[in-house]
Amino acid sequence: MKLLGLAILAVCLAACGSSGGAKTTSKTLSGTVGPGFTIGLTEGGKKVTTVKAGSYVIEIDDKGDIHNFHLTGPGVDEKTSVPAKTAATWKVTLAQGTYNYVCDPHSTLMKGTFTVT
Ligand SMILES: [Cu+2]
Repeated sequence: MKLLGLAILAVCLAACGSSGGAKTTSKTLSGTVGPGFTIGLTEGGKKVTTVKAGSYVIEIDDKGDIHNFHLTGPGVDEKTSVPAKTAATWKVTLAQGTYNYVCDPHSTLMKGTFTVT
């Protein structure tokens, strides 16, 4: 009985550990837009150009009331609202391919792209 109890405990710990682990292994990308005509996506302060496929938390700081942050790519289509200055957190799964982010009202000059490998 004691052994069974330990086995159950071990399973529970493994399950709890994996969900907690998923949280800590999700990488965080930071997207900012505005208040000027700038848009960017960084990881640890560096501009994102290439990332590995996987789950990510994307924190958006939309500092413009005439701008938004719109991310599109395989399986992802997320955006903030144009008139609102908002913060958003998106949990996304990035797959191999090319992702683009733009400010919709100014998509010709406020845009960026990165590759997922
Ligand atoms: Cu804009």
